[in-house]
Amino acid sequence: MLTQDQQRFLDENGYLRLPGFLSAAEVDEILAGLHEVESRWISEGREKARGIPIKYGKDLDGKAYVNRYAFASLYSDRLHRAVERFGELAQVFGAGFRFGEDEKDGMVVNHYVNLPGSRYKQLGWHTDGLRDLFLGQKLRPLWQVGLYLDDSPRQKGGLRLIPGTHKQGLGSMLFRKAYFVSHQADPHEVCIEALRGDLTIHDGRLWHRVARAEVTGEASRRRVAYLPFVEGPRRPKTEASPTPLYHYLQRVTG
Ligand SMILES: O=C(O)CCC(=O)C(=O)O
Ligand SMILES: [Fe+2]
Repeated sequence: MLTQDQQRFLDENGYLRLPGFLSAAEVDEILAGLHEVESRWISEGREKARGIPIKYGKDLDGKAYVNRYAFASLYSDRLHRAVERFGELAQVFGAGFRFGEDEKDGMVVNHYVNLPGSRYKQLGWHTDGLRDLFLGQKLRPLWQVGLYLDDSPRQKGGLRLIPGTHKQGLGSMLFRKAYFVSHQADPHEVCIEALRGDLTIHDGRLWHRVARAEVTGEASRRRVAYLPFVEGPRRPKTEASPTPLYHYLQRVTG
């Protein structure tokens, strides 16, 4: 599914952007599904999705909105159907990979708006793969497929990553930076500038962060969905799943 050049870039750098992968109608459908989930969660006063804390914020109009969704596609049939086709991307990662719709944190959606008083508008340096270690499990391959639901120019802050760090040893993965605490720009970081409808892929071992927007209000709105791709024995989560420790770390410092 990838060209040789794309595959080579991905192997070398640990990430890739595929411009215009989603049609405007597909993005609209995902956003409509997310609205369904959001209204339901807000009216239920829901705090967690399958053990993962949901983050809420206040939007421009003062109304509550969801800052960070987990397992979003399991809470709306419409959303589930809208992301189903991306499961085919598993082939890109090799035999045995699958879209972990009910594993890890499932479909995660980050919705950032930079407003005075908003808490969740940036995210410190981290790798996504470390979560396994927090859970006392062996590190397993993890790929993240990003779906850009808004344009994400540099002024919106957005994803900064250090190319090639997916090839690092465990020491660097553990200690290169202070997890979630450090927000400082790195001389080797690149900024992923993307447009609504772009699809990205990144290796879960890559060091990355989300920078705070330079603009505020509506101009800073940035929504990105992430679908995890995993291999090995299935580890589905349910509403009875405990909250992993790293979420408390994220809460204190994020
Ligand atoms: O918002 C983004 O683009 C990345 C978010 C992220 O790294 C995460 O939720 O783990
Ligand atoms: Fe991440």
